[in-house]
Amino acid sequence: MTEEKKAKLKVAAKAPKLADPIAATIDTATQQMIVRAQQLGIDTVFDRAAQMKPCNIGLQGTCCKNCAMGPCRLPLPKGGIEGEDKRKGLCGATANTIAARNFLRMIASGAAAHSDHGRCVAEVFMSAARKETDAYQIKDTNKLIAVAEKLGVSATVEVDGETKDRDIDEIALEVAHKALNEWGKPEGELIYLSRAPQPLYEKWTKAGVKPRNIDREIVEIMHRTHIGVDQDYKNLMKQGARCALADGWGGSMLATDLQDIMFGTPYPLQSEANLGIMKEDHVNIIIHGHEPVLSEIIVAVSQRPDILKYAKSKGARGIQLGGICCTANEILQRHGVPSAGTFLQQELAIITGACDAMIVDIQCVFQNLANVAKCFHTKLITTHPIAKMEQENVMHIEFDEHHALEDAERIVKMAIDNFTNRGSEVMIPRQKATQIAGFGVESIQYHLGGTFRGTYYTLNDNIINGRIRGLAGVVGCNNARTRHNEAHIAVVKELIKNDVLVLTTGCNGIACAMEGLLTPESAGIYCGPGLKEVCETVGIPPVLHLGSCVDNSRILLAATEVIKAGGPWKDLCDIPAAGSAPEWMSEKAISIGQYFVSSGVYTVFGVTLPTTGAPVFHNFITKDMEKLYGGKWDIEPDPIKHAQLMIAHIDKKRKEMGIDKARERVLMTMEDRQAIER
Ligand code: NFS
Repeated sequence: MTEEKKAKLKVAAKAPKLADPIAATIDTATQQMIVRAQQLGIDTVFDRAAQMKPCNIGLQGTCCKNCAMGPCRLPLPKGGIEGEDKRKGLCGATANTIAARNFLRMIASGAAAHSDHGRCVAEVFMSAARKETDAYQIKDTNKLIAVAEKLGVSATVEVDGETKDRDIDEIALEVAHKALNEWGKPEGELIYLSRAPQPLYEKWTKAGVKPRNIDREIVEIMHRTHIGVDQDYKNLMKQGARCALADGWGGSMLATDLQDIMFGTPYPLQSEANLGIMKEDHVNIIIHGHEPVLSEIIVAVSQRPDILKYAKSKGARGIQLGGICCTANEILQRHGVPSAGTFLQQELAIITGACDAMIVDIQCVFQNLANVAKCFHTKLITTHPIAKMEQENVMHIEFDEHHALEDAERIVKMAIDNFTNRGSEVMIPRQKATQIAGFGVESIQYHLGGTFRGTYYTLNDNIINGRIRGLAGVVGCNNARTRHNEAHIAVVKELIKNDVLVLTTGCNGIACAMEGLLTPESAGIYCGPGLKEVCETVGIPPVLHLGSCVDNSRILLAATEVIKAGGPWKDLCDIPAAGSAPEWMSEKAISIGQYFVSSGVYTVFGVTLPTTGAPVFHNFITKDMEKLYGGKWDIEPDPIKHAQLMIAHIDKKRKEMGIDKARERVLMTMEDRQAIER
C-alpha cells in the first residue's frame, strides 16, 4: 500500500460517521438538506445520531443519579429476571423505585415547561387586563366570558335589583387574578378539574390525585424523588399522575384559554408546510420555540406597510415568516403563517442559506443552532430571560410585554438589514404542501355539530352509527433515533384508512401537514369509506390540527364535549378513542402521556419508554393503571402494529358501549344491502 493510500485510509478512519439521508428521514426536502449540510461540512442532529449511541441503562430507566454515591446503574440482565429481582442501588433503591423516580422527574420537567409557559402567558394577560401594554388586548370577548364562567368569575353584576353585564376590562382583570392564583394558591384544588366528566372527577378523588395548585405538584415530585423519601413505585406514580393532571387540566389548559382570549380562538384557514415555504427573494424570518407572546407581535409588525416598505428598500420583495416547532403551530393556527418544519428540521432552515434571522424563545431549541448560524449570515436571536446560549455569535434581545412592539420592530428590522448580507450558498428545497389548520373545540363544534344544536351532535352520531370508528389523538415530537416522520405518517395513515378521525398537535401536526394529510382532498385518497363520507360531506380533513403541545388540552375538552353531547358513554374512558406519540422524545411528552392516561385514555408511545428496565413498574403503568383511571400506557415502535393496537382498543370500547353492530351495518357494501332487501 502506498503512503498516500495509507494516509487516505487514516483520514477515512477518523472521519466521523455521517447520516444516511434516506435512512434518516422520509421527507425528500429534509434528505436534500442533510446532503447539503454534509457537502458543506456542517454536522446536523442526523449525523450526531449516527455518531453517538444512547446509553442502554438510561434507556431502560434504571440509572439513578439522584445522589453522589451513584450513579447507580441497574441494567436488566440479558434474558430478564428469573425469581426475585435482587438489583439495588447503594441505598437499597430497587429498579422499580429508580425507574419510577426517573419517570416522575420527567413528568415534573414536562409539566413545568408547559405550565411555566402558561404562567408567562397569564402574566402578559394580567398586563393586558391592567392596560399596562398597548401590544396586547382582549381579542376574543366571547371566549373571555366562557373562560370567566369556568373560573367562577361572574360576567354580570346586580345593580339595584337589575342584572347588568359587567365591564369587559373588569372581567379580564378578575380572570387574570383567578388564573394566576392557580399556580400557587394555598388551599383547595385546581378549578378546571370540574370541567372533566363527573365520573372522571370522582376517580381522581378516589385515587387521591386531584392537583392542589400547579407549582406545588412539581415541587412535591422533586421532594419525593430525593434520596431516601418515597420508596414505593405505586405511591410515587400517584404523585406523577397528580402533577401531570396539573399540567393537562391546569397549566396547559390555562395557557390555551388565555392565548385564545388575547390572540384569538383559531378557526380553519389555509397555509403551507415544509422548508419550501422560504423564499429566495424575501426576507426570511424563522420563529422557533413555544410561547406565542413574542411571535404574535412579530407577525403583526412584519405585516405593517412601513416595515414592508423598509424590506423593499433593501431589495427584498417582501417578508416571509415561517415557524418551527410549536411556535409554528401557534402562528399557523391564528394567522396562517406557514410551518417551515418540525423539531428535526431546525438546523436545516439555517442551512438553506436564506434564513436572515432565526428568533427563538423557549423549549426544543438546539444549542447547535449557534454553530450552524456561524457558517451563514443568519442572525440567531434569543429572546427569553430563562433561555440564553453561551456562543458568542448569538444575540440576546430580551422580550418584555411592556415594550413588546419596540422589541419586535428591532428584531424584524435587524432581519431586513441582514437580507443584503446573504452569501451565494442559498439552496431552498422546493417541497411544500398545502394544509388546512386552525381547528379547536369551537370549530369542531361548528363543523361537526348540528347547525341548530350547537353541540357535538353530528360527530357523536357518526361515531355511534359507525362511519367514524373512533377518535385518535396523535401528537408529539420527532426523535433522531427513528426515521424522521416515518412513524408519524404511517400511524396516521393506518388510522384514517380504518375510519378513525385523527386529532393532531405538535410536531405530528407539522409532519401530517408536510405529507398533505391536512387537506379535505386527502380524505378521498387515504380514508376508509365511513370517514371519507363524513369528511367529504362536511368538508374537513381526516386529520384535524388542533395546535401546539399545550393545545393537547383542546383534545381533552373536545373529548369532554363528546360526552356532553350524549350517547352511551359517561366518562372519557368509555369513548372509542386512543392516544399516540409515535416519535416522542421530550419530557413534555411524558407529562402529556401521563395526563392522557390519568384522564382515561389508552396511550401508545413509539420508540420506547424509560421503564423497560423495571418490569414490575413497567407492568404497573402498562396494565394496572387502567383500574385506577380507565387509561394505561403502551409501547409499540412498529407504526402499523402501533395503530392496530389503538384500533383494537377502539373496537373494544365500541363493543362495551354496544355500538359495534352499528358499524358493521354502515360498512355494508351495496350488494350486502341489496341482499338484505331482497
Ligand atoms: Ni411538543 Fe413543541 Fe415538537 Fe415535541 Fe418539541 S416542539 S411542545 S416537545 S419536539 S412536539
